[in-house]
Amino acid sequence: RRRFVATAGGVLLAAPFLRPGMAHAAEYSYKYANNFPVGHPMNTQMEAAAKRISEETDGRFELKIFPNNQLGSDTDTLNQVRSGAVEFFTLSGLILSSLVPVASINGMGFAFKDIDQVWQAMDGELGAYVREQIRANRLEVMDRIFNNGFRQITTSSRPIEGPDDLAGLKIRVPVSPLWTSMFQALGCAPVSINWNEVYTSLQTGVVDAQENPLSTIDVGKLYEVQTYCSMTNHMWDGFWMLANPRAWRALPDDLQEIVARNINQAALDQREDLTRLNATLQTELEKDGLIFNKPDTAAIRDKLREAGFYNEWRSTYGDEAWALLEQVSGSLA
Ligand code: X2X
Repeated sequence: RRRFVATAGGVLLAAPFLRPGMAHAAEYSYKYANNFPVGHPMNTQMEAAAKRISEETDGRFELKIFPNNQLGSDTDTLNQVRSGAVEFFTLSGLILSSLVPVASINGMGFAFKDIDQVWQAMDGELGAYVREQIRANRLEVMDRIFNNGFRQITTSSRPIEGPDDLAGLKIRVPVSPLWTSMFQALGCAPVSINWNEVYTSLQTGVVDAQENPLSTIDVGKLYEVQTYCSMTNHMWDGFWMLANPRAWRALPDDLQEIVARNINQAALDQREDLTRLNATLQTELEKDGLIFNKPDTAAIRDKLREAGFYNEWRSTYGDEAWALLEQVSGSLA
């Protein structure tokens, strides 16, 4: 596809980055799993990082990339990174919240007004707080969160103009209490489904709607099975780079430094790529047949407030985490 140009990098993935005169196997060969196809910025930037790491470590460390949920659904792969079957995995903070409840806080409805606010929070005290909780739950995590983006609602049935159109909508949400709670508060009938089953669920009519950033709608070819796209920008989500703690501690300090620095750099580069895609994809997706509209987001947000959504989640996360969020977002409830 035109936007996600599949580069030769994808083909090279399975082979270690051998250099002339360097025929020995890597001392450390680690797997990195993610849920997007080759060609998505998550993969192109991690391919670039894997190459830099191989060069900087003279081939001592090899990162093998497994895109597109090849090793299992997001929920399955979370178990694998905990057990050590996979060493690295990028997972949505919201899905991670099944293990680390506060990790969904960045997805609070209509919290961030733009992407700069997101980085202020996630590279600042809120992100540090979440990472501390992740580590307390026996997972290692890199400092920089990757970008998934602000989310929009697509449907096969009708455009979402305001809260009334959400009533009874059968919408797929990722497997996460915050997502279910938010769409219940909006009067929908949310169904939890892992990403690797979303296309089929929409195609067969198990659900009529879903919500994702434009880049994900595009990479998942959801325009083939959806008709309307309503620009709700209702929440922001990102991917934490998780690592199995035993595998991480097994690396000598110098390798840890090289690996962490290059993965964090990949996150910064991927953020830029994604922001650019989400800002420019509407025209492309219109050509693919999606019909766009701008809904009354203030009314949708009011509905969440009236349903007591913010107060409920404030007590779930606790005052400390909530204060760190509101420090950036301003008062939510
Ligand atoms: O499952 C989704 O919708 C996705 C791809 O956006 C996430 O990984 C949260």
